Amino acid sequence: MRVSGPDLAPLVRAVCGPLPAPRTVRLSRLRDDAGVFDEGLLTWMPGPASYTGEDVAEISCHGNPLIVERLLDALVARGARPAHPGEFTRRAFLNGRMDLTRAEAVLQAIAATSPAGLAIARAGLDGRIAAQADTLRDTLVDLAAELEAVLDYPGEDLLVAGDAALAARLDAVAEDAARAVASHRAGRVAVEGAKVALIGPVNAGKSSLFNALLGRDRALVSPVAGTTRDVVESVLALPTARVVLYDTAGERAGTPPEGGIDPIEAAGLALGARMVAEVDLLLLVLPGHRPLDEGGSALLERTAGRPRLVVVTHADLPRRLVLPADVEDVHVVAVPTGEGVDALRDALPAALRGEDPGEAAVIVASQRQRDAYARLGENAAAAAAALRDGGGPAVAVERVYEALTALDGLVGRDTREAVLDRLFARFCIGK
Ligand SMILES: Nc1nc2c(ncn2[C@@H]2O[C@H](COP(=O)(O)OP(=O)(O)OP(=O)(O)O)[C@@H](O)[C@H]2O)c(=O)[nH]1
Ligand SMILES: [Mg+2]
Repeated sequence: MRVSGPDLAPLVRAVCGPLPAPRTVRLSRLRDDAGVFDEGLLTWMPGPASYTGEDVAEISCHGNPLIVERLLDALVARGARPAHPGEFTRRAFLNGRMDLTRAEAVLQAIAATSPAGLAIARAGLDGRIAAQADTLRDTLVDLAAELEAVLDYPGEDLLVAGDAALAARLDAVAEDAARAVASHRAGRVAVEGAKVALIGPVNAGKSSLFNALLGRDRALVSPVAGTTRDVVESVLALPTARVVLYDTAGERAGTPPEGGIDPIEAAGLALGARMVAEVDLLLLVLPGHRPLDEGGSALLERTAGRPRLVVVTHADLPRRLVLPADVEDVHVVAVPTGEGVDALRDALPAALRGEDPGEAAVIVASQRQRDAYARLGENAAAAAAALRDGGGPAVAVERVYEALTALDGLVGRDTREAVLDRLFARFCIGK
């Protein structure tokens, strides 16, 4: 049980007895009005040198929910209240113990679904994003000062650096921002994981491939067209991303079978279509031993604008499928021999990441941070354009101020309550 607040000592003493020296542990008898109910370890961390910046006590009692409940009741009876989700980290932020990028990194460290996601959270906690924001801020403040000087004394040749040099410095800011924005897909996939769906015509070999990628027989496979009716999902844990793989009901080409499509199959298809709209990557599975039919062509067209890999199955049989020349990212597999399956699995992380953000770069895993970088980049680029195209220093300086506002938002200077509410609501209680 973790308790935080100003002047916490009397409350903790009333429940746990005497306090240990700051940042040490003491064996304590836990009591309420009815008497001693357990024995546990008390750690005492008086503010401001604590996680929240307030007095913090941590009490380790025995794990029986009845004891935990009683400890909670005892603390509440003395004036404490249960914390809201993320409230400890929110207080740490409000008390200046960490900036907003580090607070988000705490959330990522708790929620990361892959080793790569944990590494991104670690970099965030170490302040990599905050440090880049500081550097960019210094640059923008310098630029604003130089532009203001030009505006104040227009007659004098005060522009030390010259318009072109100022514009080049703004370009560099815009490039850093663009790189951070581009890293968001990789960051999100590493931290939150990704959804990948197998789609395609009936009998194409989707369920066979699903099982082969997973390395176990999870979905039913049969020569009967329309075997898969429900969406079947399973987790494929890769080092760089936790992938949730979905197998879906196959689509039938041409005229529906006699008596119309079975309502259960139709419902399965509708479910698949809804789910497919949300995934990060599609594996469009086409049978290599059959010519491309109307259904296959329609699927190729329908998915052309989305992140996808095209998988040609039945490579152990003579090839009769001819793909249009403009179809890219084609993988060929034969499930009975295993040909191409490992290569396809290995290709998933790169296909999910989009552009590789590289080693040293800032990797942004939060949508909020991505948006802040996007606004920073837009305004830095517009300021540079104003200096180049004769918009003038007055226009440029306004854009530089907008860029600074975006940076302030990134680290949480002057951030509005509503933004904080949304951010910390995603934490679990007790963090
Ligand atoms: N020779 C060969 N047969 C395959 C291959 N992949 C799948 N099959 C066979 O093709 C048939 C259909 O495979 P499924 O995996 O059930 O196909 P599906 O796309 O899931 O079919 P629906 O669920 O009906 O849409 C089965 O008899 C499989 O054994 C392959 O690469 N080579
Ligand atoms: Mg199937």
